Amino acid sequence: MGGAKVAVSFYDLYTNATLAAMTGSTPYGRIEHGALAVEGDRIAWVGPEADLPPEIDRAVQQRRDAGGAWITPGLIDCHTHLVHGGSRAREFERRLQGVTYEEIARKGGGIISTVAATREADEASLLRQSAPRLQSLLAEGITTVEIKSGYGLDMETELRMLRVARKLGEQFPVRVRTTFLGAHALPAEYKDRPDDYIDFVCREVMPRAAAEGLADFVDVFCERIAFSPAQTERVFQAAQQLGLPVKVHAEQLSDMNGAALASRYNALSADHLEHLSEDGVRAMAESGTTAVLLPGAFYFLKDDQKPPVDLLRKHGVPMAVSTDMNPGSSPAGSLLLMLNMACIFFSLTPEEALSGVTRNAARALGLSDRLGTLEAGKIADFVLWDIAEPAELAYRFGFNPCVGLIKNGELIHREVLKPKLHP
Ligand code: DI6
Ligand code: FE
Repeated sequence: MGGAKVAVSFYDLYTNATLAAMTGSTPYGRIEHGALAVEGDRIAWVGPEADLPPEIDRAVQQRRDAGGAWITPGLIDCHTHLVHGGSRAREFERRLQGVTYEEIARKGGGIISTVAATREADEASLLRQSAPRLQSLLAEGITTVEIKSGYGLDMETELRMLRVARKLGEQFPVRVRTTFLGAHALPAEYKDRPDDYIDFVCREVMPRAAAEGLADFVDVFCERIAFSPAQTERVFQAAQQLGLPVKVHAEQLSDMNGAALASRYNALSADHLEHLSEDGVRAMAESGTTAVLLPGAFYFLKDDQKPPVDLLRKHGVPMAVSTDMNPGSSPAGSLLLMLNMACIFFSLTPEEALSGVTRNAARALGLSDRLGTLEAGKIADFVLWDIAEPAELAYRFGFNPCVGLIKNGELIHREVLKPKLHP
């Protein structure tokens, strides 16, 4: 017998689509009459159907007519706190009566009340409570989501939150990246001893989360109601020693130079940034740190200070957009709605907003080499949309035109073969 083994490739070929590749020189990386070939879990080829190489055409095992749909990269929600116990609807009512978010936090409500509810919830209950929040994202074409801890603030509950986040990634067709946010708020046990708490976070909880493979990143809430720059820096140093990339919640309520500090630690992202100064923007530009804009929190806290989008553009800082899905400042279940809000509140263009949940969100998670654009070699995560042009994703709100979802090359929504299309 013998005979050399010939490697044979088989492709799934998606045709009859307009592609928003989110790369290249045209707006949205638009490709008319596009085709996309998938081999295994990777994109093998992207381009106008007329240019499809014959060797791919010959080896197609599955042809899928997208029926004229638009195809974008899978959406990425790069900043969420979606694993948590309970709700803060009562706090919402108090805020509507005029009590501020900061006042509530200072009186032991706010984040700390979610900590109580999260500590009470066992793993099964946390999973049950978190799953519908994740599902509402998945329905809109999210294929990658970041999930933070930070509502446990003790060893057991922080690890439980991260375990639940990992489990969600096993139970649902979504790639989960986890972030250890032990330095989110000061738990009551450490009242007036924030440095002792930071010791505990750095010496005990973070190393354990890292050792158990539960944390991909480390984040800190650097803010006057949370942790000082000096405390933030200690957390970054501990993260660096463990080889974990850092992120920061910075300049949300005040300017503490948190983004510049994080940039010195090569942070993947600095998030919120309403009070960011031009020096902070420059520091981010130098370190290649992505700005994650969270218009849901801006809206829900009725903030009037907008992030310095013009300066971010001027200095070439990439901007991502995310839900910040959390019970206190952004109980948002729709990333598409955030696109609209990013345009209306922060003056992003619809194209910038879409980049913010694809290409730049991938950057914020250190996944640019694999995700965020439609390019040969990248992971085959993409979404089919029943829209006439890509600006519609940001333009309409309260609609969900997702008609198909492909994750790791696998078709997730069956309706994909028969999308209902615009005339
Ligand atoms: N900033 C936020 O917007 C969330 N955490 C943070 O550091 C809010 C968390 C909450 O209020 O529960
Ligand atoms: Fe947040």
